[in-house]
Amino acid sequence: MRTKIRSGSGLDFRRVSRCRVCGTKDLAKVIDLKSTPLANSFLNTPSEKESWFPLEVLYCNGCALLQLSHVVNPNLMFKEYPYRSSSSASMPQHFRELAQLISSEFMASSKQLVVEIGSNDGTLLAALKERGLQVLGIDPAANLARIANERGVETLPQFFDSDMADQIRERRGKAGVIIANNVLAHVDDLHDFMQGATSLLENDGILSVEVPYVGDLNQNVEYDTIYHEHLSYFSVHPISRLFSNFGLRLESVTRLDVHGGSIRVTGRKSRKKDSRIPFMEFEKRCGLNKVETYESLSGRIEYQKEYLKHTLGNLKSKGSMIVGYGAPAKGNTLLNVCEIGPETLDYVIDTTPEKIGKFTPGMHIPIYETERFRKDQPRYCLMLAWNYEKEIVLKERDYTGQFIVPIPSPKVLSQNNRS
Ligand code: DWN
Ligand code: ZN
Repeated sequence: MRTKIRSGSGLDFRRVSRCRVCGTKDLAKVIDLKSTPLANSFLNTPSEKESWFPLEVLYCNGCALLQLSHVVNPNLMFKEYPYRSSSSASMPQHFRELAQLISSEFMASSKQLVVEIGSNDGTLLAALKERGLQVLGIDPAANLARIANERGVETLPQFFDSDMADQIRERRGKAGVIIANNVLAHVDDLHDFMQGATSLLENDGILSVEVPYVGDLNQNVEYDTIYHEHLSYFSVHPISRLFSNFGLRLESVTRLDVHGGSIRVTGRKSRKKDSRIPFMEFEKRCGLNKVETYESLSGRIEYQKEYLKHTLGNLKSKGSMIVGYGAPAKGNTLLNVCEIGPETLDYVIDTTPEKIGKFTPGMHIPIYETERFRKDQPRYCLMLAWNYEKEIVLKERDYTGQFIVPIPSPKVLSQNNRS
């Protein structure tokens, strides 16, 4: 029986003893990033003390799910949340395209309800609402739910679970489409989540989830995407197993460029069997269901970390000013596991109001507005938000210094690379 960390339980974390998809105890530790603070726990002052938690990754020999060994109490991470879906140009664009797909292909009728779990500031639902659809958002972050409600997107400030699904069903009826983007990886009790989602879904309804893809994590050594919010690192295999446990058959799997490489997986209850998904064979051929793959990833992570530290050390020893571009959650894993602090980065910049004026967790680097970077024109700029490389390079085409892109393999962009 899984110990569930309930709100008000006082528990800060629990250790994982069974796989959250298949239940086996046959879990092997494959990656150890030591301890880090919570990736989104930005500080108000540099002298504030934050809690650090072990950041270790286990591989499940039963279903190939990669997962963290420690589950931090979600109340510590998600009740106030500094990340906004609208903080880049690329994500709202991605959601506009998804809104088009939902309304043209997922919906049987425009009268159906669309529920989004983890709806953040309502970026996707606002695009759906503009198309005349009925929408309901759910997000535990009170600050984000407030922003979404203020823009006219009804949003319940709560964690989604099966009890909540029952209440929504009673009040609003079943949903024709349920969207869960960048939220499955954050959920500890996936069985309760799936129970809730499938009980809320109409019989012919569709569940669509987007998750960062473990194939990209492995191929591009995206170790910075490992942090306490991301409890699971999915391939298609464990998702299909989870879906089928709850009577959902796979309808499609699509690769996406967002967040360093993601997949969108859709499932329907009314399908008789899974549609043929070539991903399963691809994943086998790439070794995504072998423990050795992730043991080797661990070695490649060590190499990448050393390479980045060496590159920055070299530039700094010549007296160059270096700053960071973006204060994403993943940037804090990178800074903490590589121990890159204010001795290396003068500051980082970010566009998000919730982050500006704060300090990065662990390394305590100040966060300023983008204007500061444009005024200073630092010699080098470490692109912590490397997943928006194209967007940033285009936006900062007047920057006279050089970007350092840390993932997949640290590279210093020349002016030529950028034009
Ligand atoms: O699952 C999660 C993913 C999907 O999103 C979360 N747990 C939280 C979040 O992860 P992240 O914080 O690593 O996401 P992003 O989208 O890579 O964050 C980019 C950051 O960079 C934001 O704080 C905004 C900032 N930024 C900026 O300041 N100027 C971004 C761009 C493109 C810019 O031009
Ligand atoms: Zn498993």
